[in-house]
Amino acid sequence: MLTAQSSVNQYSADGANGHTSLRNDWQVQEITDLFAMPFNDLLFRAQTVHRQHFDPNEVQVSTLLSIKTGACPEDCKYCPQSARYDTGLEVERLMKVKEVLAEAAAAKAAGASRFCMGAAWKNPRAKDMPYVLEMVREVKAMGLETCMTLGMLDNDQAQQLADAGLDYYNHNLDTSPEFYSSIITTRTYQDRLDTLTNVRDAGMKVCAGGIVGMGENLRDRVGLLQQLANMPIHPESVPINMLVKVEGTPLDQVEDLEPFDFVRTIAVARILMPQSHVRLSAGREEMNEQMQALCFMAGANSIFYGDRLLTTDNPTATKDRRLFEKLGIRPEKREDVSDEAHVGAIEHALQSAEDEQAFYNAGA
Ligand code: SAM
Ligand code: DTB
Ligand code: SF4
Repeated sequence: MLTAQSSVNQYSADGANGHTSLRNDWQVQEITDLFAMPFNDLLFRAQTVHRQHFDPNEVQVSTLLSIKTGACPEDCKYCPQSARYDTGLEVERLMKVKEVLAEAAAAKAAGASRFCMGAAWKNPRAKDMPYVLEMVREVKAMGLETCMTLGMLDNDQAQQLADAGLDYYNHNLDTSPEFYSSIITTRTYQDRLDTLTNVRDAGMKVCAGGIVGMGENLRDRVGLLQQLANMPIHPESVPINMLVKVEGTPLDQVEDLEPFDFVRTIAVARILMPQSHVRLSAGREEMNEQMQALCFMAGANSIFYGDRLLTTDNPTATKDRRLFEKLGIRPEKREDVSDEAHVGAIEHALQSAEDEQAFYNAGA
């Protein structure tokens, strides 16, 4: 990354230094006009903005782990983890801290720079907090950036996570305010905005994006991006998910999104939020290499790396390494981390994992 978002005035009105100014006043018509641009013009503009702020050949890699799976009380129509839909998913309780650390060490060894832990909760309960806080502290000690997505947070929970050293909190708006109630009825759009405010106020970086391909229309994609781009501070990370259709969910038969409309969504996100990492998120299993390359061209500069997302498949790490090689892309390095300082914590996590394995074998 070439510039730090914190060092730039988000309200600056001119682009005197040749950089695109950050704006928080995007109008629906302007965003709609971006979507309507000829494809090549749109990609050229997005790539031009991208190059002003980032090394175009670097992509940030995060690995996801589902630390608590399924049986979620919410009714998000896209989600295989909702208890309301029969998706055949095996429910798993909150993982032990040790098990999480072993997964984090493996992700680090495979080249991830951020470890994202997700739980199928409406919100964390008080009795869960000590465990998730311990996960944050120990994963961070390995020299990984930490991210969690645990549902809604109140002020106090956000502060506890920030104090434990959580770098990012992921909480998606998912879609436009108008389409939202067709997808989720168990929490409001305002609930989501409130959680994002709590995350920001606690001093963590915000990861917020949405899903496309849920049967929404262009106006909804415009509305989602407008909400994200007009936040007082842009989310540092903006995941754009293409719906993963899971049998048993209400959206499993929804019509496929036109692939170019997905690429356009990435390009417009890049233009509206020039300094954010835009993540080419869920849905890559359904995309060929050429489509992913177009997304990188459109300004996507982050991916989920590792064979699984939360409960569904992601391209294998080997496949992604091959793709990076073909495109001359390098994983983005963190500047502030020297691995030597973390060797102890990583070895400790790997050793605990081996002990755990020996224990299971002994008992079998
Ligand atoms: N339960 C927490 C919550 O919803 O806030 C955190 C985990 S939840 C699985 C995180 C995000 O994953 C959702 O907000 C949604 O954007 C994304 N997601 C879930 N299922 C998906 C699917 N089938 N396809 C694409 N994205 C999905
Ligand atoms: C995000 O925006 N996408 C990730 C992450 N944040 C937590 C989740 C994608 C989930 C896809 C469906 C699944 O694997 O369960
Ligand atoms: Fe639960 Fe999160 Fe899935 Fe919604 S997206 S059903 S809150 S796990």
